[in-house]
Amino acid sequence: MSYVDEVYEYVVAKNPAQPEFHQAVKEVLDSLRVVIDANEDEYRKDALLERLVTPEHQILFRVPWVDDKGQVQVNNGFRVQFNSAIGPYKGGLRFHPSVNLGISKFLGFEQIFKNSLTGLPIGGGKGGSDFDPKGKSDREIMAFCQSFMTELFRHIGADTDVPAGDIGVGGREIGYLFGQFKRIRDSYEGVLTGKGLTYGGSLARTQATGYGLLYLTQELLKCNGSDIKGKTIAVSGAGNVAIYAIEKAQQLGGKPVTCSDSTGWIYDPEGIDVELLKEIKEVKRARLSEYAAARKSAEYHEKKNGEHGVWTVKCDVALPCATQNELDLEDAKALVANGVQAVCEGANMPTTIEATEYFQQNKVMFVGGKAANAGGVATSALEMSQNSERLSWTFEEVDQKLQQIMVNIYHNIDNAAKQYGCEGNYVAGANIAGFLKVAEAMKAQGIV
Ligand code: NDP
Ligand code: 2IT
Repeated sequence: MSYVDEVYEYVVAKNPAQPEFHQAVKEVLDSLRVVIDANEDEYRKDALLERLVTPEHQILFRVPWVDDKGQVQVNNGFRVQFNSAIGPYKGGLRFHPSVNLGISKFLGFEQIFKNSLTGLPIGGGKGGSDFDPKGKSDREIMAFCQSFMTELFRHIGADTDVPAGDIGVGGREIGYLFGQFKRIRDSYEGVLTGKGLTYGGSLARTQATGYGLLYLTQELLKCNGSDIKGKTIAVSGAGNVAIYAIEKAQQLGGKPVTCSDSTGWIYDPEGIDVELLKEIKEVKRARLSEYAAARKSAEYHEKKNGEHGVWTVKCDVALPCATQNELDLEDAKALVANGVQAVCEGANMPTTIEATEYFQQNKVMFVGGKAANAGGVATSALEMSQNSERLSWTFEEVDQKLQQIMVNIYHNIDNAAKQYGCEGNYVAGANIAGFLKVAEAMKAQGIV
């Protein structure tokens, strides 16, 4: 059996009941065959792949907190510090009822390669909690965040591990987490990114993942003789990534016509009104049905089991920006039948492996999340740089750097795919380019 297959079997055996982690590892290992097979004995002797798929630390903790009725609630906290070969652990915190150790590991594993692709010195990590922020008061959110940080603080630091936001964790949560860290540690340091602008946050971090997704998509289209301008775009999600993807798509002359949340989806053939969407999601924290109520051109569709939602709409470009495995083979078939040209992932692993293969077989340009959504963490690394030099850069400076990083990522993954004989396979290109830097750093640092 090849070394790659051996290690995949090892991962499945050692990590039972963690299907998302298996899926993330499978995608990477399959791409790495061309690299590993050529030097199989050397990699096997060093157990490089076993080390790569085993987190350096996995931290699990209890998070008790008191709700508004005086009832004590208990949640589970997670932080997976996956790989620090090229820099301090870096990656978001997710607060969602579906979070468990396997989800944290899949996200932490992907983060290793994504962070490597940014070209910046950041290792891979991820964490969060099965806490559900929906319907909670501000006081409950604060109580939860303070309790969460009261455990997490001993494991993180500006040069150790720097968490940030993800699903269910935005500016409000980062503020409460930062305040509690500072209070316990008595240290004012860049221990979290995505901070508010009055206390060490970076301009353009809020926009960075969505904007970065569009900068990469634009470069992809341009290098393949096309342009965002005039394109109809289907977007899923209605959170941080989706909102700023929609905003930048419009600035580049595209027409995003859909968005979605966990209860339903919007089709707005006149183009999404992004200011209205921000008001509903960022200010009121309300459901998407309010969007349709406020806008004549929009249709609202309640989410039904087995229904394919935004992916049934005819579009040229699809940008999944909600959550993992939200775009399956049936969705891919519908998109291809409707003539989609490009699919770029704003979310982490939103496309199933079968759907990805279907796009590739049907010559749809497909860029996975490790490359396409790397703008968020890249700008987090820029926030870390600003914190270290105790300076703040202008919006234009940060945005300019973000654009350059996304253009570089596109060319790096494109070149890696060409160099390893799989031109146009941007998934393989990203996995290979991300891996090579981490593997070299791991080798140089000995058996650790
Ligand atoms: P938000 O919490 O701001 O928004 C998430 C959106 O996705 C919401 O509209 C939410 O709907 C929807 N959603 C989440 N889970 C589900 C689900 N299980 N079923 C249906 N809809 C769901 O998160 P972000 O926008 O920050 O994150 C979106 C994706 O992008 C995630 O995969 C995240 O890992 C990834 N990402 C985020 C980055 C960042 O900087 N924030 C960087 C790189 C990737 P509802 O509100 O109803 O739950
Ligand atoms: O998935 C991701 O890259 C993020 N949620 C952002 C991580 C970060 O550290 O900014």
